Amino acid sequence: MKGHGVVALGGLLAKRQPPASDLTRIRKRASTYEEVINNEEARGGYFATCRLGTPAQNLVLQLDTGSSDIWVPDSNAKVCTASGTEGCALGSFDPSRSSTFEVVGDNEFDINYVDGSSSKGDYFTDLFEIGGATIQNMTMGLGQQTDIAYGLVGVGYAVNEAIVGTTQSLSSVYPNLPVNMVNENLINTVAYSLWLNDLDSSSGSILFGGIDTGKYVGDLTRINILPNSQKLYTSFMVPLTSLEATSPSGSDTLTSLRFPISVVLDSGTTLSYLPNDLAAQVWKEVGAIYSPQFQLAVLPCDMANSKGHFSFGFSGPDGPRIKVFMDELVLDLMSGPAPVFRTGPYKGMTACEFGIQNFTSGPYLLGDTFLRSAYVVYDLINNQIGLAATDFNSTKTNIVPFESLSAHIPSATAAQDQSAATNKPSVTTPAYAASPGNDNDGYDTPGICGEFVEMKKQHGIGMLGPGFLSFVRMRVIRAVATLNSGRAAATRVGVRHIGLTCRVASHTQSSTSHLQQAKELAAANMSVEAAAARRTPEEIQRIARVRNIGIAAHIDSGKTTVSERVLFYTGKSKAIHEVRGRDGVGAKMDSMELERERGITIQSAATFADWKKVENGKEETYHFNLIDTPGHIDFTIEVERAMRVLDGAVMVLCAVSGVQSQTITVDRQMKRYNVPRISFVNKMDRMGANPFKAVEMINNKLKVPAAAIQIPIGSEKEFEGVVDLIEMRSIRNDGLRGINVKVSKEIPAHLKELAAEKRQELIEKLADVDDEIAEMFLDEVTPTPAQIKAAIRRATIARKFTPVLMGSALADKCVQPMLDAVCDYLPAPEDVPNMALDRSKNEEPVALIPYNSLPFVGLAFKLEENPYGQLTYMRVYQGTLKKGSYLFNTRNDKKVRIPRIVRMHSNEMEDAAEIGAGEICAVFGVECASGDTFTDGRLPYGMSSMYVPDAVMSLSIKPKRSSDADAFSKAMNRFMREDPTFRLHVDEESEETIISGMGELHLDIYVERLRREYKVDCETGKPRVAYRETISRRADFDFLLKRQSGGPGDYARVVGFIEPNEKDKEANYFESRVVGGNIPEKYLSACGKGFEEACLKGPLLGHRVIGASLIVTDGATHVTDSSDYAFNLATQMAFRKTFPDAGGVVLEPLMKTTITAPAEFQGAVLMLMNKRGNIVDTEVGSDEFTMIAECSLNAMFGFSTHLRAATQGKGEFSMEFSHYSAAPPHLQKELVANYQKELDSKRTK
Ligand SMILES: Nc1nc2c(ncn2[C@@H]2O[C@H](COP(=O)(O)OP(=O)(O)OP(=O)(O)O)[C@@H](O)[C@H]2O)c(=O)[nH]1
Ligand SMILES: [Mg+2]
Repeated sequence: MKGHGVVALGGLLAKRQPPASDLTRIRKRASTYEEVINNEEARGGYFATCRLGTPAQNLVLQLDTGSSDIWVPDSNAKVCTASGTEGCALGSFDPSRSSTFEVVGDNEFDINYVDGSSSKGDYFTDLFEIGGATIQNMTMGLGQQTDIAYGLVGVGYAVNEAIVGTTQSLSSVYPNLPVNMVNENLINTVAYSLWLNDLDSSSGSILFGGIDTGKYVGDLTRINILPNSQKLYTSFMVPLTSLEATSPSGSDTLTSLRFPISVVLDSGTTLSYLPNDLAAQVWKEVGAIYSPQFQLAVLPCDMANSKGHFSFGFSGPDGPRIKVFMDELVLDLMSGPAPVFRTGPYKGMTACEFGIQNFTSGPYLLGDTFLRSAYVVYDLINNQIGLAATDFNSTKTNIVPFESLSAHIPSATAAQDQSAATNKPSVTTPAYAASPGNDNDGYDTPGICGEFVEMKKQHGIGMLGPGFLSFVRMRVIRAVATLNSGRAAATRVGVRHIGLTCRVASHTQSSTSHLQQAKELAAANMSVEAAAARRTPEEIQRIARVRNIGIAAHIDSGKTTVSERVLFYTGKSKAIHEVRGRDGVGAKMDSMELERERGITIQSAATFADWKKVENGKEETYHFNLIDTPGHIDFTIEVERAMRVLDGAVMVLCAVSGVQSQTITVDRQMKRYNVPRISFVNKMDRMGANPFKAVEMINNKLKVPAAAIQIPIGSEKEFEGVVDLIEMRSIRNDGLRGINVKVSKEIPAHLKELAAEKRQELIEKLADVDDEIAEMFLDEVTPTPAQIKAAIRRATIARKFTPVLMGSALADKCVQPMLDAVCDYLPAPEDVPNMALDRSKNEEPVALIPYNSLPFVGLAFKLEENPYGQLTYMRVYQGTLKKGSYLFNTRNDKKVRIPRIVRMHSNEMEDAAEIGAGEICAVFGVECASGDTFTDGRLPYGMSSMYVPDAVMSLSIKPKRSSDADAFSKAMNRFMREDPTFRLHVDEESEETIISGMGELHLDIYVERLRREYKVDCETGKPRVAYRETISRRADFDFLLKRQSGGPGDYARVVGFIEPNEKDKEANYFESRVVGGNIPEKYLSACGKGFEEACLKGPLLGHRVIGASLIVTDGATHVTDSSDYAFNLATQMAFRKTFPDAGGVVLEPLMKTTITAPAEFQGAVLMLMNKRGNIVDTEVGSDEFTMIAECSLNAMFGFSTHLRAATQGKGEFSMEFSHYSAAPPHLQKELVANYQKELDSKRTK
């Protein structure tokens, strides 16, 4: 990513102070460095000679615009030393001979290519020289174990660069070569020119830091590089907006449905790849035919002599145009003699490969067959490309350096009105006027279909040479590469076709072997019994005293205030700071500036602490891992993932309000993940506090059997402490911040009766849920305190009961008994079942046992970026996590090293060398997604992920200053990685960036964080509702797609119907009932995909379609023209066409809205709500009332202002998504009309 480079660079530039005597030299420097690059026909790709180390060692390395780091094979690597092979003929690096060599990342260099090749070893720094430029301390990878015999120099955008863990720099990404050249004052900016000479000379040049006006003809035009869908600059992608074919007989404007086409300029790819429809026209112009054997378009080799050319236009009508003549587009098919056409009109002629091939889907590539005709300047700071026609093999030279960092490309003019680049031109079939002129020897251009069939039938091309397999392999790899956002893999095969290098997840092929290995090990000796026998008394003791707990509750009930006490009483913090306290410090667990300002928790915070508890007269130490979660519904994902990994929870309630709307939400989340809980009624000091009302509400509203195990001594302001109903004793706090707990056998006389009554209630409630107590109850035996405690523990862990405690965190009262209750009643990790899914047994559930000596299984449940890099929170379910060990990510089977383990204390951390089974920690330097399972490679286990709610609200966003684009995309990327409920997409039609999330506050917080943490001010649009679309009745379709536009056509017929999916109104369903193979299996899956794709953008509003079924019952194929593409498209078109007949409906989200306000405002609030939705429930308390209503989200925009006005600012409300429901017809009509208007205006623009 460019952002990284710029950050690192800014810092370094600012720090650098050249000695005064150097200043003149620096001012006079050439500022450019040129290196001649060669196209190695045998290997493919462009190669540059570089020098490494002191004294310098020469190595020839592949130049790659698709990556950004340098790595070299180690002379001791097996590939270089193995006898009987070519070894590392292009050179290898011997670190022992370099006096400046230094290892900076032990074992951390690890690259895997999609074709299965890889390179691993240390990161090191050393002197590096290219084109006469010397970089003193270049960070590079040393391929100690590699199967690739030559290294690489990346000069592209830094994407997924490996992390040098020990540096702990802000970005953890080291500067790449061009950035380093700037840092070392060698060149002025992060940019270079790269031009290739013509096909025969197989060479070219890279000129760092400048342009050579002698190497091109005409104007050098600047156009903008396109960012990817996440607004990141990752490749040299530009909009191709026109293509013309010209020959002596005339010229044609070729058209494509896909214009403007995003194409990646890629010097690492030999051929160029265009969309099917456009490629077919190009082929027709030159008479190229598609060979199924080679899976390539081929043509007679003598077409190289044709006078025709293609003209590629970029960035709209005023953008640059590059002519590519036929001699650059005809390439040898294979090394050795060329194959010969056996049949058809080209019979007897030699066959060559055509330089323009087809691709079914993007990203499309313009490789060397295009680039040889273009002089290209790559400007990675301004994200621009300079384009001009190359002056092939010119001997003139006139080098002009870039003037300064971020100066524009010298001598280049910006293309006019690049916004025109997004216009869609009309699509017509060309007249092929240029085609006869390309017909070199007077033979007819063959009908492509006819030739295709004939060749297939008769194996038209003879002589399948040794190159054949390589081609097949290349096609496969290319197909994979398209899945990897355009970064095709280096093929490393013996032909000159080579793609971009790609650091994809990892070896897919290795997953089976890991599975196999894991199975064997599991069978061998990893039985739970064996591991149990290996447990030491210390381990048994440790695990029994671990409590992983979360604090969850309705907003503002005092979770963070309680957590603050926990930290203080456990000795973890030395002082208590209140949420919004007068000291202005803010609570430890609310570490974000925004949290402190607003007094709400936004992100959950984790900490660990030891609690010393007296048991049987002895002090026992319990180890707590505690997560304080936010209460606001917009941050509900934080509660969700805490509940996913914690063993128990403390549910906090407000003594005045009891169960509130979010209490119900967290109750649902606790139930979803089977989390046992104790309840703590907080705010006992408040007026109107009534803990028994809370107990009743837990029983009745949450349907969780509950009983108080304490009663309050004094109330409201006079609240002093509690009576412990189990031991029948009183507990009060004493000393500074209630640090001492005073226990007395003395129960205040006026409370004796109430205590006895409530104790009886407790026993009765327990009798309902616990057999042992039930029996005693029937036998009229009073259980002992120990028996009561044991029963509470059993019932709580079995989730049949919750004991209710009470206190006031703010007043420092009765928090310690709650901590004792956590130890007494919440489970240790081994008391609750934790399951994984065995991938070797069809995902059968298996129990994870928290024993240290079992194979490791852990779950990454939360990611966070902090100044030291990516922090991954991990729950260790089984086995031990050790620093420096290697783990496998089950999702992609990627092996990762764990360079650093920490225990989190809110935003601080403590290093740990090892974490035992059952605990929670965080690790650095691990690239993964939230919810990934890690194992040590010995068990084939994965774990189910967590529930991620859908976004309901979105808004458009744009940085105010265009110079902030980098920081903006960096921030967005981070937010999305950290928070799965926050999403971003670019609207295809409006080209706006849209963020979506859980509500106004959620989105607001991110906009604010952009401003504060990234200094990016943004303009945002009005919040919009995330509508959905669905259908209301069955409608049949019989759809035929038949297109013939030159080249293989498109043919697909699909017959079937769509209807509402009654089984699941929020999911779509696809089924095939095709009999007799009328549509073959492989096309059916394309139909399924087509349906899926069509559902992403509904026909009415462009919002997602839900609750629809599509059933295919019949269809037809065509021998040559049917394809996945055709069936995918036909299904999409059929669905869209049939949608209105099936009664398409717009759905809007209905929100459960809870309003609480002083009783006097009930009338006013009622009036407000009547206008907005249905009132479901109203509850009137002594001085306030709570109203629950179901409202459409649409009606709720700006509600907070209205509520404030109606209640003198005293009313509060919260909103939570409930379900989707059909929008009223007038709204639907208006929305559809607006959408159509928007579309029309785009079309006519
Ligand atoms: N009277 C009284 N106020 C309390 C008590 N505990 C917390 N508060 C106040 O309630 C407000 C909210 O407290 P927090 O601890 O931030 O509540 P929270 O549950 O963490 O809130 P979110 O994380 O935003 O959901 C603060 O103003 C606290 O001072 C208590 O025991 N008594
Ligand atoms: Mg909080």
